[in-house]
Amino acid sequence: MHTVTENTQRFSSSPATVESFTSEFVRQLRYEQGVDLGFASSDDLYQALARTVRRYMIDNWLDTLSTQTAKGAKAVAYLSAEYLMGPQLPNALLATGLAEVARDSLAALGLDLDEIGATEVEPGLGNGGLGRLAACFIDSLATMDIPAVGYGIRYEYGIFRQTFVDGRQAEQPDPWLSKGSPWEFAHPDMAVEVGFHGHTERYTDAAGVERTRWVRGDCVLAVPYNYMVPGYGTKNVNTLRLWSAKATNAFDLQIFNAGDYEAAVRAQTVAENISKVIYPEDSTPQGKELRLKQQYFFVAASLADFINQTLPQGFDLTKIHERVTFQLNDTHPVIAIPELMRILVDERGIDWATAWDVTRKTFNYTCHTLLPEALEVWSVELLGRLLPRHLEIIFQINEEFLAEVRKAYPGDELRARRMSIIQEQPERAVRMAFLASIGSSKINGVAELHSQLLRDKVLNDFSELWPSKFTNVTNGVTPRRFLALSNPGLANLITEAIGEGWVKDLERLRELEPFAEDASFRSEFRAVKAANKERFVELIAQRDGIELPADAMYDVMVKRLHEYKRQMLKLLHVVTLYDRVLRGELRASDITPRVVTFGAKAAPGYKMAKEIIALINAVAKVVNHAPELQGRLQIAFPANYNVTLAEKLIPAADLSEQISLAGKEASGTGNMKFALNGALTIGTLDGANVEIYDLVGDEHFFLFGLTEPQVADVVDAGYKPGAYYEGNRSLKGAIDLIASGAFSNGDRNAFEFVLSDLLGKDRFLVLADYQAYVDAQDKVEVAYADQEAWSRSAILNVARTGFFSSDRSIQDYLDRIWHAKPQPVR
Ligand code: 26V
Repeated sequence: MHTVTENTQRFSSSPATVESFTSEFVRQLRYEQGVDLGFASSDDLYQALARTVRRYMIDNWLDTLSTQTAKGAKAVAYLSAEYLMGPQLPNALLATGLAEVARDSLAALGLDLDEIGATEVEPGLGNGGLGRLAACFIDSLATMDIPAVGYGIRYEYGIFRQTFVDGRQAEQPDPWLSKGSPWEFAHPDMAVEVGFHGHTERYTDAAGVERTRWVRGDCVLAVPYNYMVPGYGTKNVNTLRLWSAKATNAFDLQIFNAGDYEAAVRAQTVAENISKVIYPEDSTPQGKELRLKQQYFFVAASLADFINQTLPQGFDLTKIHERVTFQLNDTHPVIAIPELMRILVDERGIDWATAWDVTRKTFNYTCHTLLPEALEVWSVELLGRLLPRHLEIIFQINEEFLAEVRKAYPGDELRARRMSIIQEQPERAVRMAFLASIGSSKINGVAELHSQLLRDKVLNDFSELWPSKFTNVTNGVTPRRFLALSNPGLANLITEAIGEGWVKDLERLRELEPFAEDASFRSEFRAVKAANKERFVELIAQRDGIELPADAMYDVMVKRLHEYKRQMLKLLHVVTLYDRVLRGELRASDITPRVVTFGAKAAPGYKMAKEIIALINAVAKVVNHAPELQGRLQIAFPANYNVTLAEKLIPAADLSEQISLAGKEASGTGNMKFALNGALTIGTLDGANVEIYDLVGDEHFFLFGLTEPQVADVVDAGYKPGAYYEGNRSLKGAIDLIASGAFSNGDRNAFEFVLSDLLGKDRFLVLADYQAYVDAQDKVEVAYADQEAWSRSAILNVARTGFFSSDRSIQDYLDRIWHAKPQPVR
């Protein structure tokens, strides 16, 4: 059988054989690590294996670098505070086509590839969707031969590890680098100085021109660490460059000069704290100084790096937009806009108007949210203290911008105030999304509906002023990691049916449509799904000690815990089923056996989210032990959902829960991964669900809930959740059961915090959508009973969601925003 993961085409410049691979592996272990094979720990073996695989990528990587610099082609620089990469070894094996060679080579030494691979700690340098999207995008850019670099932060601690203590979330640090990373190349020689604090001064230069300089108060070193980003089926290997903060030698000097050793070391700690830990908040910015430091730190280092290392010496910076486009992944890197202005005007002496014109041509901005509370603002006080020159530049940008607004809308002072980069209340603060919008060529949302709502609501004033600045690029996911690697069974089935072209051209999945009508294909498809469930059941038994049946419907909701995503709605459905059984309204034997799986981290300071986690675990404890429900309904909530777990769970899913309140989820990308792996979606018309629904068709999607305009109407009319509770017996039953203490050993107050909010405010209309959701779940039950029809729908979901490849997203960015071209490595 021909497997995709074999990737028999090899793009390595030094073709590997089992013999050469083995000798390189042994050499690594022995002569680089100083370890005898007989005494090697599993981590020793992993390090040696990773370094062996890496060795087969390096020539292509270096060839890529020289090709890209020689041609002087336009590059894409992706600026992102997060990259949620997932395990590196399997992806490197897939890209290099070395999987089978590695497996055979290790087997000959009596070792097992999967066992060694399992010791990899994934780099969790992201919170959720935004960080994972960045990882998918750099994979696609590499695969499509686009000269591109990803810039970000090498956090020493990734997203926290979640555990449950008495059902409540506890956070542990994630020291992912404690054993070193075999995938990184440190370049202390290429470190960049980044300044903070200080003050600004005016002076007259030699030519008699009035200029400003920023006298920095202190500075840190940004040390780059390079990671290879191998394209699939190409020699192209791009670079991810992550910055690590290091104290400058100035600290050593201070030690000697001031004689205050402790203070000097403390100062060093302060400097190196900048890249210490990723902020685990993923929607409510806290306005913390360290976070702004992180943002400026990586952005200043990245601009300096691109200008001084990538562009040729003496390059005329008024043409920088011809050589690079900086993509701003949300507002986190937006301080890059005043930073480029500072470089052009203060350091290079370019006049303001030219500099501003060039800057706006160089940046583009992607917005990833719709929640007003998620829009970043930085207090003028903090920004002015940390980056005094940047604040001046922002004020000047704002002054000129407001003049433009007043010219376009004479007398409309209200509009000018609304559009100002500076917000006055509750405190004077810089609105980063506005600065991004003003300083960029293009602004895009991440799904059709989201982009529409940006135009019509969040950034409406800006879209009226500059309609052509706004565009959409619907998100996508990489089919390499989320199909070829994570679901080898399905990948092989697809390849047998239509060939392997889909891996780089996902629209070709359309060719699967006729196979949905083929009973023997459907049965093979079901066999793959069943095997994936077995694999997941085994993993979860090992990883979490949770015993699950493999022959059940896998109903899955995995994503960050947020009220707007409505994990509560899913939970109320489960409680409703239990309540109906307890009341004798429903026979347990009539329930299709179901495993309801949750995976969700809550921001550590997000009280409501943490209470909901506790409630899910409390309900799970009771439901999973209720004699009535044995073999019928079970909740699985494995802790610490991450990319590694996603890759095992998504291929096992039958039902994908995408139930956010319409108008709140910008896009979602999990929704795409599930559909692509043959799960049917139960979902609202929100984010990219809308596009999934349009593509797969109404018969193959369980649509429910208010639409975005209906939500607006309900809210405008004065939403009263209590009325839904009073008016709906089964809803009242479910909520009353929770309130009765049935899930809290009789404690009636245990979940007061959650319930009183639901009944009083319910900002995200859980109760308003409850009945529609329960009805849709009833349709799921009926549909699942007909396995032939279900698998037909599932196959059509796979066949019709090729659109959601991140390769397509990148092509859209290229066509609509970046205008960069492939530079294949020969
Ligand atoms: C925001 C913040 C706020 C300050 C502290 C750190 C931090 C870190 C991340 C974020 C990003 C929140 C926005 C976000 O993740 N949006 C998600 O982006 C996905 C990719 O476009 C999209 O699929 C999701 O719908 C959207 O919620």
